[in-house]
Amino acid sequence: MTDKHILYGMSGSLYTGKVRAYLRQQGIDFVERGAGNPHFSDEVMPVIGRFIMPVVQTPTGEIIQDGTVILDHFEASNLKKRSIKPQNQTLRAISYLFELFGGEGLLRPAMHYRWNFDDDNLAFLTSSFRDVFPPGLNDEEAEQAFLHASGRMRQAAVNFGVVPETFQVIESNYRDFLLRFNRHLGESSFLLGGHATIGDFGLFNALYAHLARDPHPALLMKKTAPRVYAWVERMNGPEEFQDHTTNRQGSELFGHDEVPESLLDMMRYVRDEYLPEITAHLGFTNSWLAARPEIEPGTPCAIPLGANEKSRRFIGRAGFNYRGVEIETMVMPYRFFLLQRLQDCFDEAGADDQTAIRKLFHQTGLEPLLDMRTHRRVDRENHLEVWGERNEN
Ligand SMILES: N[C@@H](CCC(=O)N[C@@H](CS)C(=O)NCC(=O)O)C(=O)O
Repeated sequence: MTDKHILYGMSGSLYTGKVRAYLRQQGIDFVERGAGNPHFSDEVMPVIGRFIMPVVQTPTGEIIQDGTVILDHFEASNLKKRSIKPQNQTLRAISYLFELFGGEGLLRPAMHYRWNFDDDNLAFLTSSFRDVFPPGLNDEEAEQAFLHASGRMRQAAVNFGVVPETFQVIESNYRDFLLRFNRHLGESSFLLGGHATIGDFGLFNALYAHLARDPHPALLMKKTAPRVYAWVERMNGPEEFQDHTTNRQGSELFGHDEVPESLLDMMRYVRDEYLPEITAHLGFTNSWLAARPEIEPGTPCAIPLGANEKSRRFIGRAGFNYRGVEIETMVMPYRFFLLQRLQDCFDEAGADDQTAIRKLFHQTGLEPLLDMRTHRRVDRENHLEVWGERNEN
């Protein structure tokens, strides 16, 4: 046992990167172990019941799974140096929007640029994946383990809508996103001003481990969006960086009514890239729930269909038009857990703040996100998404 926190994950894991960056920025002492470490299979997996990362084990032995829940844990503690939750409710709502979009809405480019450029990426990925394999494998065993793990991830990419018909669309839109974020980072060093907030950590999920680190997309990011690459470096370090090249100095966040046009442009990107998908998923989920009125609160959302399905996270597949291409993607209730955080923030805001948030979301075409609710809440219990109470709204 150690008196430090332990982070279990993987160098190339999308969601581990967010937790690592947070712990570094907040100066919280931790040791990182690959999920192939025997302590993970012996001590952690029996508690969380499946193979999933990141996991944090606290010095008292408490085990916490899920990137967002882990950050919440530290936000509620006195271990952090500075909260990443904006005080201003409008900024907080924008932060939750990018928590959702960065964690879930950028998976298509993340998976495409990781798994469809083998010439550039494969040697690097093969090496990174050693983190999650048990110690002592010989080269042939490691190769087999990689083929198995990467096969599952390639299938996951397809399930997220990364199919030959969408490759071009994913590429041109990801470039557009990079350009928009790059422009915005000329305004301020982080998404909402002079320090990182929840939204930055959301975006960091996809933009670090896959898109800034894997060889093919790393070059693309450096060439297309140098400021985004510099932001990734800033996010990953403990130092406060005073960027004299941005229009805005200091570590303060934007003030009231100070949302730059470049940020509105990023929000419009979320509308075009992600609103059709989450809308289709919500429709599917509400029909699914309507057909199952007997579900008790606390029931796991996605029920494994067999012993090898312990990590099942989706309840079905929904079709929608993704920028001109009809596709189907996995419906994962976890996404509503994140969407609810935005909606709870909106519901809890005072009347003036609600008016300001609604105006901003209306202006950028995102207003439906404030109102579309699943018939049941999605909670987390025992490290899993579970159906909660009926949603009254
Ligand atoms: N919502 C979860 C997602 C975690 C997740 O999908 N982790 C991936 C690695 S980045 C994983 O553990 N995959 C293992 C698998 O599916 O076998 C979180 O934020 O912790």
